[in-house]
Amino acid sequence: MAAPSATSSAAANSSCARLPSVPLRRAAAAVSFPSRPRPAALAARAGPSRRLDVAAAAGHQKLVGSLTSNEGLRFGVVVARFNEVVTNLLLQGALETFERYSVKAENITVVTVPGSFEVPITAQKLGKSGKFDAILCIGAVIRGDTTHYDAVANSAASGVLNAGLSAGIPCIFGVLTCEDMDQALNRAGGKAGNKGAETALTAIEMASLFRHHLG
Ligand code: INI
Repeated sequence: MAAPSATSSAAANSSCARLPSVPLRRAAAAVSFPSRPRPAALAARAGPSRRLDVAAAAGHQKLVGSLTSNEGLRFGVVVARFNEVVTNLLLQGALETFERYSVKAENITVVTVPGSFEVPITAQKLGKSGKFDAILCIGAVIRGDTTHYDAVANSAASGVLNAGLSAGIPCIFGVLTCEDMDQALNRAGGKAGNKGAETALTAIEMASLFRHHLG
C-alpha cells in the first residue's frame, strides 16, 4: 500500500480540511515555492541512489551511526529461553554478526531469562547499569492456540520500547511475533533471513550513533 503523501496528510490534519466552505484552490494558491530548484530537490531528481544524500546536499549536518566504528562498544544481549529452538538460532545470528563486524567477545554479555515477558525488565536493568552502549532483546512469541500470545507479544514490544526510553540507551527489538513455528524458523535463519543478525546490525549502528554523535 502506498504511504500517504506529505501533502495529503497535511491537508487531512489541517483545520482547512474540516471547513468545506474554503475553496481548495485558494488555499493552495497561498503557498508559494521558489522557482529555482534547490540542491536537495536536484539530488532527489537524480534517482533513488542519491536519495540518501539529500540532507548532505542541502548543506545540513547529517548524523549517522557506523557499522565499522564500533571499537570499544559494549553490548548486552537478553535472550528468552521460551521457544529455545528459535531463540538459540536468533542468538547465533546476532553473535555471528558481531564477530563479522569485529566486535570483541569480551564486549558482549549474554543474559538468559525464562520468556519474552521477562526480557524488557532485564534490558532496562542492564541499560541503567551504565556498562553497555546498547541492549539486544531477543525472543520468540508464537501464537499457536493460546490467547497468552497477545499479552506476551504486546508486553514485549512496549516493554522493550520503555526500557530504552527509561535507560537512555538503544534497546533493540529482536522479539519475533509469529503465527506458527514454521514462520518463526523462517525468520531465524531460514528463508526470511535471521532477525537476530538484523538486531545486531541495528544495535551496532545505534550504539555508534549515540557514542560518536549524540553522547
Ligand atoms: N514466552 C515467549 O517468549 N514466547 C511465547 O510464545 C510465550 N507463550 O506463548 O506463552 C511465552 N510465554 C511465557 C512468558 O514470556 C513468561 O515467561 C511467563 O508468562 C512468566 O512471566
